[in-house]
Amino acid sequence: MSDVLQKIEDAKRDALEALAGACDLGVLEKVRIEFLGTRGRLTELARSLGSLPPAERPAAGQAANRAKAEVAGAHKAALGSLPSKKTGPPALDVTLPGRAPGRGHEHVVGRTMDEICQCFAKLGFSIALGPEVETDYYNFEALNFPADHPARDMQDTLFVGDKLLLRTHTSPVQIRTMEKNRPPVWIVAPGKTYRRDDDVTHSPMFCQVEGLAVDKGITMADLKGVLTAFAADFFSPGTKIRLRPSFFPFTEPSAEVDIACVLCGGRGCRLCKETGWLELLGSGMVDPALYGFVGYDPSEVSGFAFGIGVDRAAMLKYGISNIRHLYEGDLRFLRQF
Ligand code: FA5
Repeated sequence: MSDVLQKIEDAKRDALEALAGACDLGVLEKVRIEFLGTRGRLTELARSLGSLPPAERPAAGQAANRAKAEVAGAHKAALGSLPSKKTGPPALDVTLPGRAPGRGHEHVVGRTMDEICQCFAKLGFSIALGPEVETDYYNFEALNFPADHPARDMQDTLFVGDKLLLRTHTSPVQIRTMEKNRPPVWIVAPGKTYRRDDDVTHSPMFCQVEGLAVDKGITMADLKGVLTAFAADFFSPGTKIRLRPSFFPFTEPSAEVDIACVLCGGRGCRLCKETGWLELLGSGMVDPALYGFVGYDPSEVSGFAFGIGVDRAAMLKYGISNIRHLYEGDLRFLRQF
């Protein structure tokens, strides 16, 4: 056999062996290119036949064409025998990087609640919790809301049974904590609260963080000092607060607490309606009448309490104009935090 015929035979044998061992599309394509591509072994051999003596060319040409046809046929057959999308599972490429599962993160309201609690933990407060389904006694009566008193209308209540309701604020935790502990008491109580409320700044379910400090010699200056430290830590250093006279049945005196507008710093803008201030929470000195419900001696101790709207705090901190964004579950919104 002439040298070139031998080379054609060798190339054909190598190609058929490689095709027999190929188990996926990628390998098959590599073999096709190696032997039948424009620079493939069989293609180059066929191209080189022009340099043979004329007498040898016809036999070599026929051998080259037969070899190419045989390899092309084997390649086609091997392609057909691969598992297709219709007939079997797709070939698994174990070398591809895996697909990582999507990672979630804490909801902005939960995170804000944690941040608020952290600020007070640094000041020595510990955490207390209470039930969301509450009795009339803890939600109203022991907080000095007499039955049929108009102050109960301040909070539109959702009742779930006779004298059983969804707590309208976290203040019942004040009573539950004082019942179980002797003074001194320094606690914050985070949690969900419910009211018949629904507009751009009010939601039927919202969150509060209650604060209560009962100890010897506590004054309104302590309340102001603690809340000033909180505003500086939670919003930014130097954030000013102001106390405005208000009314709650369970505190005397009572105060609404505003912070200097986070947008204009107090100069006046659309967010603060040109007042320079934004309302954040309710607070006051614990009304001594409450001590009668929990067995504390009002001549021994005094205290302050406050209730922060967590949703309101998050809206002020992040410039959110509509409270509903917090609860619609729209990932485009939530992923910003
Ligand atoms: C109270 O709930 C009092 N328990 C707070 C308190 C505690 C006063 C201890 C004194 C001592 P008020 O109803 O103002 O107060 O609510 C407190 C805060 O909760 C408000 O400033 C507001 O930020 C938030 N809030 C009230 N209602 C809603 C609502 N429907 N949606 C979202 N936030 C609300």
